[in-house]
Parts: sequence; structure tokens; C-alpha cells
Amino acid sequence: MKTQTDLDGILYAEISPHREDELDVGDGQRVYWEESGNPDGKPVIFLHGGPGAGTSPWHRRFFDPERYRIVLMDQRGCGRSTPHMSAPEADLQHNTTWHLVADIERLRRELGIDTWQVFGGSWGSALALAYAETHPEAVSELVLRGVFTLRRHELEWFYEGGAAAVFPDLWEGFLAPVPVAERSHLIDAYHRLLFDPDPAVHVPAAVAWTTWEASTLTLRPDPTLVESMAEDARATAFARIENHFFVNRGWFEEDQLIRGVDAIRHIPTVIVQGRYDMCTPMMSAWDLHRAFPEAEFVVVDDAGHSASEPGIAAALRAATDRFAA
Ligand code: STX
Repeated sequence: MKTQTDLDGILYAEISPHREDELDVGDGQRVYWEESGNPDGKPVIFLHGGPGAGTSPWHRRFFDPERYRIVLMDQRGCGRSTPHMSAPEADLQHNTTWHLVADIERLRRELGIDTWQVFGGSWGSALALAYAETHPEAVSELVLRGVFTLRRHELEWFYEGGAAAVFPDLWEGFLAPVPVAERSHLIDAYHRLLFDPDPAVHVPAAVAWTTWEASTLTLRPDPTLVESMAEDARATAFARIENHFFVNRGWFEEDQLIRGVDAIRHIPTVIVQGRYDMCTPMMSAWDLHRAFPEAEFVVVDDAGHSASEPGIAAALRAATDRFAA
């Protein structure tokens, strides 16, 4: 991730959790969660990206620790949740969007929280929309960044060659592990590679998949971000989980998340989008804004995808500060 120094003066100082635990969600899965900030503050749940990226300590920094009760959760199979999907016997049959929505709701009840703010970027925005549209009564506000809704054209843009128009150099690295004959359906081809039991096949595929994604998240190259994401075990879980969700289109009907917004238009919402987001381009945030005009729509003109982009981080913090007041 970007170094702390980059975000000093934009986000809150780094803090430690005062509570860490795992929730047994059944299916042999244990979901890591932690609480930091003010135990009597306004509850917020942070939903990380990927899916499969896990949370990081700097994710606590979007929230005023004096005013927020900050909950971070590692979604099934990644981060500190177990079993970790880098394991050779990784089995993703109990890992779908709707399992994650149920896990979030289970955690809310476990923590005795009536309503909470839901803060999610990228995949986290898709999960936040899925959760809010399923349990609108549990959501006090929504903060969404880098909107992603897993529609066909979004997946094709990033994983089937659209963004190659901007990054032909990096795209060669994404194609490299895939046999030439299989390059017309890259998500499917990657599915075979990532779930091959041989680490000599699945590890390089996972690293190539993750390197492509990590290299295109920021307006300017960020080698530290790429290096941290492309480490073998982390990349394997990330690429497998993402690929599994994308092969299955998130278990959504096409356009389900945007069509479903009528259920949540009463919820105070901020949408933050980088103009030069190459991973989840602005078309999706725009479609959401059109369907949900009550939400505040903030376009950051000099930013890519990542929440660590200074303009994005500042807009997110402004949103959480306003909702805390
Ligand atoms: N995946 C987009 C996403 O949620 C299509 C995502 N990509 N990278 C990230 O998230 C991290 C920056 C969180 C690793």
C-alpha cells in the first residue's frame, strides 16, 4: 500500500484494534473481524475489495477514531479468515456474494449493532450495494468508491482486453500464462490455470493476474502496492477468489445492483469516483448516479481507482466526517 507518509494530513493516524476475533459462519469457514476507535462511537463496517484482497491496518484511517466504532472484516477465504484460499485444497463452493452478505449481517447481530454505516470501494461497493439492498433497515449511510457492479461490460473492460488499449505493455504480462488458443475467453482460461492443483501452474497465473490489476489501480505506477499484492500466497487467494466470483458474475442478474437501488434511495449516500479509474471506469458510477440521484456524487478529476489516491482519500474522509457530525 502507499506509505503512511503519503496519507498523513489526509487520513487519521494509524491506530490498533482493541478487539480481534473470528466468527464461525458455518461451512468450515471462520471470518476474522476487529474493532478499533471508540467502542461507544458510531458503528461503521469497512468492506474491502477484490473480492479476495483482505483488510489492511490503513483501512482504519478513513474514520475519526474518537467518533467511530470501526469494524473491519476479512471476507471468506482471504486476509486472516480461514481456510485461506491459497491452500492447495482451496474449495470455494461456500464463498458467494450471498454468503458474504449473510456473514456481514451475522456480524452486525453478534456485535449488538442496530444500524451501521457501510463503507466499501471497488468490489466493496458491489458488496455494500448487495448488502444494503438486502438489509436496508440495517444501514445508516453508504459510502461507495470506485463503483463496480460486475456487469458483463465491466468484466470485459478489465479482464478481456478493453483496458489493454491503455496498458498494452502491462497487458502482455496478463496474457503470458494463457495458451494462445485460449485467449478469446481469458476469465475462463484463468479459471483453469488458477485452480490447477500444480503450484507451478497456479502460482505464476495468480501472480500475473494480480500484477495486472495492482499495476493499473493508481494514476501513477506504485511499485510498493504491486509488490505487496503480488506476494505468492496473497496473490493466489486474491486471484482465485476474484476469478471465482467473476466466472459466476457475482451470482447477480445482469444489472441487478443498479436496478435494485430503489430499495435504498432513502439512505444518505456518497459516491466517490476517480475520473481515470482504469479498473472500474466511471461509467458504472455514472449509471449508479443516474439511478440514485439523491446520492452525493463526487468525481475526483486527478485520480485512478485506489482509495490511497490522495484526492480519493480526501473525499472519503470528508464523507465520513460529515456523517459523523
Ligand atoms: N477488482 C476490483 C477491486 O475490488 C475488480 C480491487 N482491486 N484491487 C483492489 O481492489 C485492492 C486495491 C483492494 C487490492
